[in-house]
Amino acid sequence: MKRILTIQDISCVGKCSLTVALPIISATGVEAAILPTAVLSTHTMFKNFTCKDLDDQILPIAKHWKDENITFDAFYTGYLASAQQIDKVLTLINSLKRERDLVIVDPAMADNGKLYPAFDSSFPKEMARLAAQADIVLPNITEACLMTDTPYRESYDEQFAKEVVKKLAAQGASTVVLTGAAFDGKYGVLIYDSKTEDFGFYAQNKIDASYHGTGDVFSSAFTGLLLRGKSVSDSVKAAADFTAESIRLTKETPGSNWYGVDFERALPILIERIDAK
Ligand code: PXL
Repeated sequence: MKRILTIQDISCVGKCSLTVALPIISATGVEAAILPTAVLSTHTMFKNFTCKDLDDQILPIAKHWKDENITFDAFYTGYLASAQQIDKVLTLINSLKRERDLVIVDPAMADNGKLYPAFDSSFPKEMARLAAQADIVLPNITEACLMTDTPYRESYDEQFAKEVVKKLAAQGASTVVLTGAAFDGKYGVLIYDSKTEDFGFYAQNKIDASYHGTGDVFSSAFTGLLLRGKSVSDSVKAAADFTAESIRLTKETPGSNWYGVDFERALPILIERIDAK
């Protein structure tokens, strides 16, 4: 069985980061090992959340794993609690990663033109250093703009999206998967492979609803599917369909929570896609 190490926070309530990554990766039939970067009472879209930074645990945990010869087929990073964690995560990856292991980075720091509340404007530059080491980076347009020093635009055309994605790849990541790409009346996921210089686009129907944590749902499903041997393109399609179904089910259920999506009820459609051709 393949094993993913996912490095992100635990928001105890909020349906994001590790509380989403663990069940979704497990559902894809891949072992999920975790490194919690912080424990928060809720995600940061609630008021007055508590946060205990676990920064001082990262390197001792990595050392123990190294001593035990524990290996991972992929390193998948999400929300990190501070800029200083980025060097530690890079050190961990350098110490434990074998040549064939994948590095997948979801920058998980911003949306709709704005950084999440816990970060200041120096953070994207640090995250860009981690993204530069990725085989695959999974930003939204806000994160892609922030990491490439590109002024954010609320609306943009295909050329703009492609330029930003190429700039990000030029900083080091092999493949860029831009989620929530919306241009020229289309909506979906834009894929850029810097080795072949090929673009791909997976068109989705835009659902008129927005929830927190959907990026984490997508990235977790994508990473699990990829580790099950699917191509980048097929993993994008199945992860995007699963995320859309999670949003649709949440929107259609009266009284559903505002803070995250009911991905749990969409897990059967994710599992069905694992062995589908
Ligand atoms: O990736 C979403 C996310 C993860 N973790 C925490 C967050 C958020 C989004 O707001 O606040 C703590």
